[in-house]
Amino acid sequence: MVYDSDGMKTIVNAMNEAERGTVLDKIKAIVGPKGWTTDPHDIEPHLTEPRGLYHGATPMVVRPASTEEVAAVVKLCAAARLPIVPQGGNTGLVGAQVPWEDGKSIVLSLARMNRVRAVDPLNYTITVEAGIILADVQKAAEDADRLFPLSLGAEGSCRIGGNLSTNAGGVAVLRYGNARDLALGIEVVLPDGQVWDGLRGLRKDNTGYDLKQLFIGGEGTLGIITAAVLKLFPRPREIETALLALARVEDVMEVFARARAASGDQLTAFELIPRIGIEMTTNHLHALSDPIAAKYPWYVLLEVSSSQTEGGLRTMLESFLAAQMEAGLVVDGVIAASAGQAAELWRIRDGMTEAQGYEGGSIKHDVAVPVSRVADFIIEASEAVARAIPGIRPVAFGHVGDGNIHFNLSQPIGADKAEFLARWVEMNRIVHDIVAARNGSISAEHGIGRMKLEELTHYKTKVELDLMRKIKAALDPDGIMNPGKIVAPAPDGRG
Ligand code: FAD
Ligand code: 2HG
Ligand code: ZN
Repeated sequence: MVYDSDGMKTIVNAMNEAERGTVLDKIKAIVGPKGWTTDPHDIEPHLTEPRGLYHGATPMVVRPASTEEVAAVVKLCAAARLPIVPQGGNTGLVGAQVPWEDGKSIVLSLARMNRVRAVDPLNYTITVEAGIILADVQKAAEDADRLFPLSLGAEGSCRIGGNLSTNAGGVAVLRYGNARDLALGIEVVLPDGQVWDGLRGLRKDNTGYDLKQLFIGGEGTLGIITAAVLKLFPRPREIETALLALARVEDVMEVFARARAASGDQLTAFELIPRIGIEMTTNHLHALSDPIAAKYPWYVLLEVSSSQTEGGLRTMLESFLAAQMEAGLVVDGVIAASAGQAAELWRIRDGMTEAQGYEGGSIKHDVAVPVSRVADFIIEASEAVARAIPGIRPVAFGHVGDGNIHFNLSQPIGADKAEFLARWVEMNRIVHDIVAARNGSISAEHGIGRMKLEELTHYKTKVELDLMRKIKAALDPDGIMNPGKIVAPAPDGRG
C-alpha cells in the first residue's frame, strides 16, 4: 500500500488510464445503462456536500440496482484495486461521502436500492434496502401502524444506509436510541465482494462478536451496507410539545432531570435552543415568528409522547411547567395547542443549520459531554472562544438530553468569512480541549469523515487508534473502501 506525502490519503490505485477504462467498462456492463453515469453534469451533485467545504472528483458514479450488482462491482474493484466511495443521500456533514480530489475513486450511490423488502408488524421490524430515504421508512412504518423513530433535519433526503454508516442520532435518541440501537441486522458487501447476510430480526443473539456494529458507524470504510432489519415501536397516539424559556443555562439540565422524573419514559425529545438561534431562524426562514413575546437567553423544545390515547400528557405537561415556573427554573413557556403549532416549534429547531448558513462562516463542533457537564461546558467554551475572537457568536444548541451539544461558532458580524474560517483548527483545539477535560467526545453524531481525521488522531489513545487500524487492515487489506476516511494510516505506514 502507498501513502501520499501528507500521510492522510491512501493511494491504492496505480492503474494507468487504459486499465482504468477497461475496469469502468466492465462495471458498466454489470449495472446496465441505468446504473452508471460519466456525464459531468450528473456527477456534479455527488462531488460536494451540504456545506460546500469539499469538492472531489470521480470518473464515474455507479448506481447498482441490487445487492448482487453491488457485489459484482466491488469484486471487480477489489481485483483492480479501484477505490470506492459509498454514498447515500449525501447529507453527511464531515465530508465522508465525497470522493478525494485526485479523481481516482468511483462513487457508488445506493439511491436505486430503495425498496421496502418486508414489514413484520408482529415482530415489530421492517426490512429495507440501504438506499431508501429515511422519511420513506417512517412512512412505511406508519402505514403498518408502527413507528420508526429515527428523526433528523435531513430525513427527507438522507438514506438509511447513510444513517447506519454514520450511526445517526437526531431528536429522539433520548427515548429510542441512535441508529446503532435501531438496527437488528444488516446485509453488507465486504471489500472483497463477498456478501454477508446478517439480516436477522432478533432481539437476542449472542453467537459471538456482534459483527454488524463494525459497519454501523463505519462511514463506508469497512464495507457497503445493502439492506437492514430495523426495529419498530408502537405508534404514539398522544404527543405534546412545549417550548420552555430559561434565564440561565445552568438550570437547563436540572429541568431535564425533573422532566425525566415527571414523565417517566415518555420524554421523547429535549432540545436546547439559544436566543441567537431563535433570532437566526425567525429572521431567515420563511414565515417563522418568535413563539414567545418576551426574549430570554435560553429555550428548550421538549416533547413527550405516549402510545395510549388518554395518556394524560397534557395535564402532566401543564403541571410540570407550572411547577418549574414556581421553582424559578423556567421563566416562561408555551405548550403547542395543535399539531400545527407543534410543527411550527419544530421548524425553529430543524431550521437551525440552514439559518446559520445565512450568517456567514460557521465553525462546527458536534460534541458530547456527560449530561451533568453540559452547562459548564457551554459556559467555559463560550468564554474561551470569545477571548480568542472577540465578537464571535457561539450557537450552542441540540440534543442536550443526550449530552450532545452542537457548539457552532458563527463569525463576528461584519467579519471576513475566509479569515474567520481560517481559524477553524485553532477554534477546534480550544473547544475540543475543553471537551476532553470532561472526558467527552469530539464527534457525538456526525462522524469523522475527512473533516475530523486530525482531531481523532490527536484525541484518541494509541491503543484505540491501533485497534481501528487493525480492524481496517483486516477487513480491507487493499484499502479500497472509502480510503483515507476515519482512519489515517499510522505514521510508519502500517494499517
Ligand atoms: P451520506 O452523506 O451519503 O454518507 C455518509 C457516510 O456514510 C459516508 O461515509 C458514506 O460513505 C457512508 N455511506 C452512505 N451509505 C452507505 C452504505 N449504504 N454503506 C456503507 N457506507 C455508506 N446527523 C445526525 O446524526 N443527527 C442529526 O440530527 C442530523 N441533522 C442534520 C440536519 C441537516 C440539515 C443536515 C444537512 C445533516 C444532518 N445530519 C444529522 C447529518 C446527516 O444527515 C447524517 O449523517 C445522515 O445519517 C447521513 O445520511 P446520508 O444518506 O446522507 O449519508
Ligand atoms: C442537528 O442536530 C444536526 O440539527 C446538524 O445534527 C447540526 O448544523 C449542525 O451543526
Ligand atoms: Zn444533531
